[in-house]
Amino acid sequence: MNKVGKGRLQTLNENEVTNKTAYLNRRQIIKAAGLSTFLGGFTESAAQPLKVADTAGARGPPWLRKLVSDASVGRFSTTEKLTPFEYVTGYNNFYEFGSSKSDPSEKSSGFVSDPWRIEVKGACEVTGQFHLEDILRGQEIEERIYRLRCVEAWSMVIPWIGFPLNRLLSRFKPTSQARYVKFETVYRPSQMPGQSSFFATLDYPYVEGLRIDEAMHELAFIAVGLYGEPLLPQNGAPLRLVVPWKYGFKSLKSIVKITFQKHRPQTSWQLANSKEYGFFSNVNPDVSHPRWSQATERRLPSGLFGSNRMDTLPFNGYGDEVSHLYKGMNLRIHY
Ligand SMILES: Nc1nc2c(c(=O)[nH]1)N[C@H]1C(S)=C(S)[C@@H](COP(=O)(O)O)O[C@H]1N2
Ligand SMILES: [Mo]
Repeated sequence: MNKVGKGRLQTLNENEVTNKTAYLNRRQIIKAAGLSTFLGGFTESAAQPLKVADTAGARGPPWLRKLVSDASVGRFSTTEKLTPFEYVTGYNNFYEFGSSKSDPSEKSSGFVSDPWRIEVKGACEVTGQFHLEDILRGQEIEERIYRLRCVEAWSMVIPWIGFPLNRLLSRFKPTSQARYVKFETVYRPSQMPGQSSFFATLDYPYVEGLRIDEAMHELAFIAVGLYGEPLLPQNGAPLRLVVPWKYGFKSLKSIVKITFQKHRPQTSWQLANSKEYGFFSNVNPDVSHPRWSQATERRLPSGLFGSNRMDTLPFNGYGDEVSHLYKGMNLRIHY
């Protein structure tokens, strides 16, 4: 299992950290970018042509670009090979823009993520509407290279940039009534064609939730960027959840509302099909989806030279860190 984070900072002393961190950061990004140019052309493109994302003007305000580019190398990063940028930004699930993998990158160029406000309410002492800038002010931004395992049995390795969710949530001072946190994605049909589609599979806004101890776990992350740049709309600009030990659909995008509450929220996918999608949705190779096995996954890019299939790990390989959260729970029932 990946003892994440180890090794990358081990050999550095205090004085070296700042420079070397920046260097390692850049090197990772440069390396990965080179790789993606090489791989982008001919792997999965045979079956699913991937367009390089058109990013002009879509990468957030200058203050956010600066914040993201100054990210330090965080703990908990895997050293596995990064998924090329083209895949991370061209093969997406974001049903608000449509249900095919290319819809989010192709149909989100008109999506406006600046300015951005988030409403915080419920069982907490600090409530109200907050500007993204105020939410990010003073946050120490770091890079976290995490595996992302989609419930559809494919996976990626993504260099996120952001900060632990607990640092955001604790600012609002949740009360003892706050046993769950509910998150909502923006509802904006004028810019999100999937929301008004007759064929929409989900009710919008997209809702997700975590138990408070899950939300406060150090691995639960808020991403504002990836590959050294602010998030593109298809990845959930300007900020999204990343919960690496759970199936990808828990990691909801473009957050506009956070509610602390006593009762477990009903999530979008549970409401759509509660037999197939549960509240916890921890990655679990032993519990099949009713329509397919979860024992293995296809690590993207996969294609002409093999499917790049690998075993799926319990909790997506983060079991050492998170399994204690579920002690005594039957994870077949609480899927
Ligand atoms: N609002 C919203 N968030 C969402 C989704 C969605 O359709 N709408 N799809 C989820 C799914 S199924 C996955 S696998 C991840 C994909 O994230 P990525 O496209 O940035 O890789 O986003 C998740 N977050
Ligand atoms: Mo997913």
